[in-house]
Amino acid sequence: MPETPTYRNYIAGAWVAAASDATGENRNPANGELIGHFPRSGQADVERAVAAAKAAFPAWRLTPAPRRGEILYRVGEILTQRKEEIARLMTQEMGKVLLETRGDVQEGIDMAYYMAGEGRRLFGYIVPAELPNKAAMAVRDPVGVIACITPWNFPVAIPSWKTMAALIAGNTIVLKPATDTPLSAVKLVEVFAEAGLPPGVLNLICGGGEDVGLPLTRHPDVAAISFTGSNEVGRRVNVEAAQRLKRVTLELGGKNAVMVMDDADLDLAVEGILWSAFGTTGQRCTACSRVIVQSGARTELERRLVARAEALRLGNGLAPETQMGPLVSAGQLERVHSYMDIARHDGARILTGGEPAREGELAHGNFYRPTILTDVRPHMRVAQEEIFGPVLSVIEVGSLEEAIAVNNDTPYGLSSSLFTSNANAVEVAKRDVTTGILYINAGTTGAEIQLPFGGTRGTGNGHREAGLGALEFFTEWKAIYVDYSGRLQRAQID
Ligand code: UN1
Repeated sequence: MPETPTYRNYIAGAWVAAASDATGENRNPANGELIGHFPRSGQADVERAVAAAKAAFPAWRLTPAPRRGEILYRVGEILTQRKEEIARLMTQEMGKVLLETRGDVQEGIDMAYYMAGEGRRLFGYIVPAELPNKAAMAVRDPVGVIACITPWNFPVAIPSWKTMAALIAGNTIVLKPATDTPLSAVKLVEVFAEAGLPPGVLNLICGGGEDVGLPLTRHPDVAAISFTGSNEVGRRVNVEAAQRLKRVTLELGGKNAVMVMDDADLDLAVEGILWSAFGTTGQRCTACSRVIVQSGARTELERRLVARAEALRLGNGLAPETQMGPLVSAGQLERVHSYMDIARHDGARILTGGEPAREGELAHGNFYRPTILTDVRPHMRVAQEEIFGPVLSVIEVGSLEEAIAVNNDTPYGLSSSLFTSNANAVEVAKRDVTTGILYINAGTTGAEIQLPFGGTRGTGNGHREAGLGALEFFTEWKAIYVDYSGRLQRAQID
């Protein structure tokens, strides 16, 4: 048996152990196999990493953005070459099937190319000045050292959204990946190093939220925090940031719905619902956890969904026949299962699933049966709270208007979808849906990086990642006035 590898942090261009030498284990959620030992970092490591990022900032800021873009372009090339290797490691680390981990790496590649191009834009603007012989313009400056705190469900894609946008704008970074997925982050950082990113520009420290995340958010030399994760932790990050007047972007939960009208193509709706509810084992913030169905389509839709959910093959995500992998951890399994009592207590019925799957080799992993609940009313807890697992609630409504009202009425506002063949209904949904993302005749997942990603209400704090606006958070606007009249000209006076 080969020895289990020990991985390190990446600080100032060197792979180093935690100052305390402490490590923690990371295990495969499909079978409990040990994947590696990772640093359990603390305050001293945070200090070193922030100091490295701070020291690297002046030179990186002055590196022409097109040159920064060339490095990102190389990151895209290397990620493409290493896509299969990294995808396999990611499946072992967090369980989602290979098809999806490949997609996760692809999202990093897409972002690398997108932001590489941005190196030749980074648009500011020039406007007329009020006074003669005077120029007025606005340019983008980097913010400084950014802390990127990222989740386990998209271990390459989400760190890529954050780091690549931050880097092209000239910021330097300390990245803290989720404790469940440090290996994917190590691989991503290896790619940056191989692409020629100068030492200190991107630093990686592995460890827990209390030991690493919290000191990072509090550090006086960290100018901004980009966080994706749970609402509970997001709220804390927000408070810490507010006390220090730091800018912060929060990407939190979802309670996303697919609305199915009587006139929908049911075959297509079933495909869209299955993919967005049970893909990634329901562990996407964009996952569909509610089906809001018009009365006429309910019985047939439920019948088909149950049959298809029961036929899904659970197993190790590396096996080509597997359609749904395990939940990321035993803790998540317990949490998901706890919602079954809540559902029953509130008057919902379990149509299928509702229990862990333990037959054969599944006994060694955190597997849960694809679950469909029915007779769910819009304000039941299962229809309001994010469960983050393969649990779908069916809610019946009478009309499009009622569907949209139910869709909009949760504490979250990330993604929605409408299946219909009525062009007028599409326009009504485009106008009245209040989530940050809307799909027509497709499920709730699969956002592309060239459009804004994020949501309304409790999904975040109003920021968007990716898309045209990605640079807003990672840059400061600087307004510049150049007076070449040779005399004192007073705005608003002369
Ligand atoms: C997430 O679940 O946190 O739109 C991100 C999607 C993916 C990203 C999901 N492109 O489903």
